[in-house]
Amino acid sequence: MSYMTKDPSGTLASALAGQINKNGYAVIEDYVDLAELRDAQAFVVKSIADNNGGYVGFSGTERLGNTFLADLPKNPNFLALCHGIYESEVGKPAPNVGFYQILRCLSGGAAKKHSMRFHFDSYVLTALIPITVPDHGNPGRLIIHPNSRGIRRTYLRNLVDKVLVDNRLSQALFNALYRRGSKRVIRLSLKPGNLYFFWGYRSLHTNEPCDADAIRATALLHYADPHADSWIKQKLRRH
Ligand SMILES: O=C(O)CCC(=O)C(=O)O
Ligand SMILES: [Fe+2]
Repeated sequence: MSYMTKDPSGTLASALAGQINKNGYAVIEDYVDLAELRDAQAFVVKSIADNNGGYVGFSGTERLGNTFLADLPKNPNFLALCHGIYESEVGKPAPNVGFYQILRCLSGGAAKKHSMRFHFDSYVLTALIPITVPDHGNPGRLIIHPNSRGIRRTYLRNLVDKVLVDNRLSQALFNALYRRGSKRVIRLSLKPGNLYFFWGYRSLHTNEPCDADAIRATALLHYADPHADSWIKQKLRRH
């Protein structure tokens, strides 16, 4: 299956939503065409080299060159799939909004700084495509506490969660749970070119680092902010 695959009846989308609920994530194997994956990998290698071997992040599609990632958020089949997954879970029409897209290229000494920071995303559905995984040392897995909270009714309630999570004590606790090998924590080894889905808003998650001389690159497409219309959010964002 690839981004050419159509899902007119939404059967695939609802099956994926069911898997996310049951297993904490869903995966479509080999979603990306191999030649396009190779191009994106070369783009990552070059971007890191241009930055003297350090971390690079791209938000949006503008600087993604000719890679498949520049076109993916407009791909009708990919869009329909994300909308379908959203609708089968939330039970409301999928909002006609774009993705919050990032390409994270971890390498060098700063790879650690961009890792092991547990968080909730601001968006309901997270689509993740690994581009490059470390070929030695730390495997750079994705760590997920699946579906650890519901979708909050208000933006303020959501902010309370963020404050409770984003402090040293809580982070130390989540890290301890991870190190202890708690069964409830998913440690997902990523395969380049696969497409992974999880409820980023509902699931506390983070990524393992990679060694300084390795590369770990992931593309993330975040969809649907439940608090986009919140008056308070708009006020806070403006200042
Ligand atoms: O790079 C990853 O595997 C996860 C990154 C992430 O959770 C995010 O950017 O929101
Ligand atoms: Fe995230």
